[in-house]
Amino acid sequence: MGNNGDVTTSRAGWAWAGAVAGVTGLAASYLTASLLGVRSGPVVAVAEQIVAVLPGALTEFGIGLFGTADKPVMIALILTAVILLTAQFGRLRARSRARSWLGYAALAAVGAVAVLGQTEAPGPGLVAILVGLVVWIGVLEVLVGLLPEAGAVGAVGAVGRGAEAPDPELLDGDLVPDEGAGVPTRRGFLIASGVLGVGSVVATVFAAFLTGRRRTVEESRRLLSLDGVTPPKPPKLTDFQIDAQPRWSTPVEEFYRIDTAFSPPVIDPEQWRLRIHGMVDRELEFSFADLMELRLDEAWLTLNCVSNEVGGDLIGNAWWSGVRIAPLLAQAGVQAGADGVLQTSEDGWTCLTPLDALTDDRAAMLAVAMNGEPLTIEHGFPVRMIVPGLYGYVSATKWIVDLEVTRFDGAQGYWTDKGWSAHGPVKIGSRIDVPRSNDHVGAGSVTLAGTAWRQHVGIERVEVQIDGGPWTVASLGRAASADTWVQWRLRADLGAGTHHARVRAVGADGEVQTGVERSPAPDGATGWHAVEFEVV
Ligand SMILES: Nc1nc2c(c(=O)[nH]1)N[C@H]1C(S)=C(S)[C@@H](COP(=O)(O)O)O[C@H]1N2
Ligand SMILES: [Mo]
Repeated sequence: MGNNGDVTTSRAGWAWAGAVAGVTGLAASYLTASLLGVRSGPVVAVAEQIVAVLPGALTEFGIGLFGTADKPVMIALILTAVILLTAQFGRLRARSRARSWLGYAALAAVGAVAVLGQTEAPGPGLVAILVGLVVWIGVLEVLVGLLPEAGAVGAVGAVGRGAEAPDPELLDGDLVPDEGAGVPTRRGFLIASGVLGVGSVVATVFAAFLTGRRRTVEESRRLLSLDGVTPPKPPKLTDFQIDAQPRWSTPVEEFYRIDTAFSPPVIDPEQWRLRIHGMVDRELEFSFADLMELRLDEAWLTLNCVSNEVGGDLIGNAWWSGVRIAPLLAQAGVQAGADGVLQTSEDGWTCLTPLDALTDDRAAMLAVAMNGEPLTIEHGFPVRMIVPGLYGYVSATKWIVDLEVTRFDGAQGYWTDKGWSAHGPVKIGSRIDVPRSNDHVGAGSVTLAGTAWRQHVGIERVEVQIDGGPWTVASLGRAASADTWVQWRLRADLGAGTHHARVRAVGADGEVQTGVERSPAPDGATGWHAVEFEVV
């Protein structure tokens, strides 16, 4: 006896390894969550869920008891519980690797349930928890490998392979030889624990800084009142209001998000500046306040990603408010010979837009609001560009800070450099939303519905072909302008059995959507979207 106080020996060592893994995993998970822009880490998610499900009386009792708000108390309790539990999982590891790992996994599952119970999209939170779990198990394995007695148990593990049959003597721990096995490993164990402990503290402080900064910017975003920004009111008859079909006006939460940012740039609008320079007579610089002095323009515009597969959902339609780019360029004085504008975002992403798309009559704008609210951080707060009719990768710079008037023969953007086409006009396209492939629908009059787009030109008609029959013209919803998608709908009498349908659009310029199937690279997918469904 008497070994238990020494962390490098016997039971205490295993427990210590388990708890150090526990703390390190928590820190890693919190850091991941904050980098991914999650509002709060997994521990806070669990705390919020517990507070949410606890009867009010109990929560109030908690406040009375601790004389403080329930959440910090809950967080402290959870942290304590995690440390105690992971210490226990560490001890369990001496007997059974499988059961120990299962303990950590069960704890992670609790976090996952809490994340799923929150209102925000769970993806990033779940990633953070997965990272935490991997770190838990990784650190545990590294640390127990450094334990002097690990060799002995390693042998058990090797025989047991998941090691069900515990050696009763090992359970006791005290029988494990703790002398002689090597001062160097004991030292290694202590140093590793120390490094991980310090690393966890640093990671936690940094994560707290990131979430704090994000919270500050979220707060200034919430308090921003943007004069002239009006709420979205989709024009009548744009939306057939078919339940299973995405709305004509895409809610911000459902709007696809594509960018190269691992962690979205968090920009204080007070600090934000936009520089316009390059082949211009006068360099200009705008603050956010300067921009808001200018005339605001608003429009319904559909945004497309070049990576969208036929039938895919990397497309959305929103009500954008912002400042037109053409007058700003005119003010700077574009010099002869320039044919493009290179944009740079706060995080160094670039794209090059044809100059004429920014100066012709289309509503190319520096947008400050989406669907009547300031842009969300993910969608480019405080300012992004939107150019109707061009794919996002050549036009829709989020977190924009720099506009350089230049020439296509001397510059290129991020994706063009990687082989995507330099000019990115959006191709004519259409999609079937209802029914989806493998849906079962009732026999009789079956409703088919979807969307179609031919930006900046407009849609003339949409045709649907069922079971290889004739192409039938569908009825169209209204488009707000040539720059938005339109909904289409067709009713067909179909008997029981398997049916297939495909769709094609015809532009106002007479262009018929091609059936030739091509993948997105380098300038956008082509082909007709087809579905196969069951009438029962
Ligand atoms: N700063 C920055 N802006 C960006 C990107 C990016 O990676 N970084 N991706 C572009 C691409 S490819 C598309 S399709 C649109 C998507 O905009 P959204 O995420 O608001 O839907 O943003 C564009 N703007
Ligand atoms: Mo994109």
